[in-house]
This record gives sequence, structure tokens and C-alpha cells, in this order.
Amino acid sequence: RALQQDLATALSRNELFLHWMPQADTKTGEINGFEALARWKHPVRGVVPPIMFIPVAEETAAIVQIGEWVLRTACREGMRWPKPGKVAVNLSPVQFQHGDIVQLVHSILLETGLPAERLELEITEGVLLDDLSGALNTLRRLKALGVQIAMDDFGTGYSSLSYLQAFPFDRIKIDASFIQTLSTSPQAKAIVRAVVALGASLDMPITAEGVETPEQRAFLAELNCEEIQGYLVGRPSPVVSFESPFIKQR
Ligand code: G
Ligand code: G
Ligand code: MN
Ligand code: NA
Repeated sequence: RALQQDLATALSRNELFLHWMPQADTKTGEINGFEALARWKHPVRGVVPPIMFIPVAEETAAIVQIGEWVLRTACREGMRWPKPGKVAVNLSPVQFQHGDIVQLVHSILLETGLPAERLELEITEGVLLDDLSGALNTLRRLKALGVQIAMDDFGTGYSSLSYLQAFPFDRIKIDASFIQTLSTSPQAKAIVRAVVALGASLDMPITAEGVETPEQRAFLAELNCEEIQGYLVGRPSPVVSFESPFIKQR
């Protein structure tokens, strides 16, 4: 059977669940919040990673329902955390084209009781590609709800700089590929340094993704990069823990 057909029934069969990936203050190590990552427990194939099913869901527009489920479930679970951390949720460009994403976010915040300022929506440049003015209008209305908007995967696509000029993002997430080559690539070092400086001048805090080593963290702390995410902070997990791997518990 095709993945596509199975995906159509995945939601009604309760096969989707969330993993959470912690995001920490680079210097103090304090856990600021978690990114929701969709997982699909396929009855035959086992857990299918999102890089395999999100693109399929986007082609069939199943992502609209799946995205709604992720948003609602993330906000609900976030309300039950032991601390009121940031709830970061990925939005697909397709969710911007179908239905009213602003109305959806608004109603899910009301329904779950999650304070708007705890929700951070991560968008990629794909959102801005074919209808820039429409997308900017939607982003402004989302921001008016009080939610935070982050530019995800920064540095990997096309004309990201013009998007930073066009919209006041609350955060920039530097793509993991730059962090993972820091130790071997002087170019990556220069790019990360420049992006962190850019974020500081634009008043957009930076999250570095894919941080795996203490050396990478030290480099980022030196640059005053605000936040880190990656295996060094914690792996994606179904349960959240606010215990920092950097702060000695006593
Ligand atoms: O968890 P993993 O690193 O395998 O996720 C791969 C990518 O899949 C992530 O970088 C993220 O952009 C995307 N992804 C994960 N969950 C969601 C989701 O709920 N919605 C969307 N649109 N993308 C997601
Ligand atoms: O939204 P985005 O596509 O950036 O989702 C982040 C994904 O990147 C997660 O699903 C996770 O699997 C992956 N990732 C995050 N941090 C690390 C890391 O430190 N090392 C590796 N290898 N993968 C990571
Ligand atoms: Mn993301
Ligand atoms: Na990313």
C-alpha cells in the first residue's frame, strides 16, 4: 500500500504523536521551551520520520488536517508541562494556502488556554515564495494574536535576506548544516558569526540548530547567540524535561 493512502487514515486511527526537542539558553543552559516534531507510527512500517511523510502530506493537502492536529496537540500538551515554556510548532506553506490559519490559531489558543506569547510558529521561506504580500498579511495577523514567528532553516534557501527586511520575525533559526560544519569549515564559522551579528542588529534573537558538541556551544556562547537546539541539549522525546544537561542538579 502507498504511504499516501495510509496517511489519509493515520489521524482517525490515532497513529500520529509528538516528540519534543528542547531549546536552551546558550549561556545558562536553562530550557526555554520545546519544538514539536510530528511522528507517525505506521501499523506495518513502524515509526515513519517526518522527512518521509510531511512532503507526501503536503502533496495531498493531508497536511492541513495533520497540521491542525499538531497545533492543537502541541498547545494542549504544552498546558500540562511542569513549567510554562515556549511551545514551538512548524507550519507548512500549504497551511497558509488552505483555510484560515489565523482563525485556526486563534481558536486553538482559546480552546486550549495556552497564552499566545508561549506559542512560536516556525515558518520556512516556502511560506513567502509565491504570494509574498498575502503571506506577509497573514503573518502580521498572526503576530497581532500575540504569537511569536520564527524564520526556520535560515540560510539554506533563496533570498532569505529580503524576507528579513520584509517582516519583523521574532527569531531566526540558523540551519543545522552550518553548525555541523563549524569545526571543519572556516566559511561556516564566518557565516554563523555574520548571521548572529545580523540578528543582533535586527533585534531578532538567534537559535542555532543541530548543536551536538560542547565546542559548538562554546563558539555560539562567545558570539552571544541566544539559544541552542540539538542533541547536546536533548534528543526529541515524547516527554518534556526542564532539567538542563548543563546545570548541575544538587
Ligand atoms: O524530527 P525530524 O528532524 O526528523 O524532522 C524533520 C523535519 O520535518 C523538521 O525539520 C521539520 O521541519 C519537519 N516537521 C516535523 N514535524 C513537523 C510538523 O508538525 N509540521 C511540519 N510542517 N513540518 C514538520
Ligand atoms: O524544523 P527542523 O527541520 O529544523 O527540525 C529539526 C530536526 O533536525 C529534528 O527533527 C531533528 O531530528 C534534527 N536535529 C535537530 N538537532 C539535531 C542534532 O543535533 N543532530 C542531528 N543529527 N539532527 C538534529
Ligand atoms: Mn523547525
Ligand atoms: Na530547522
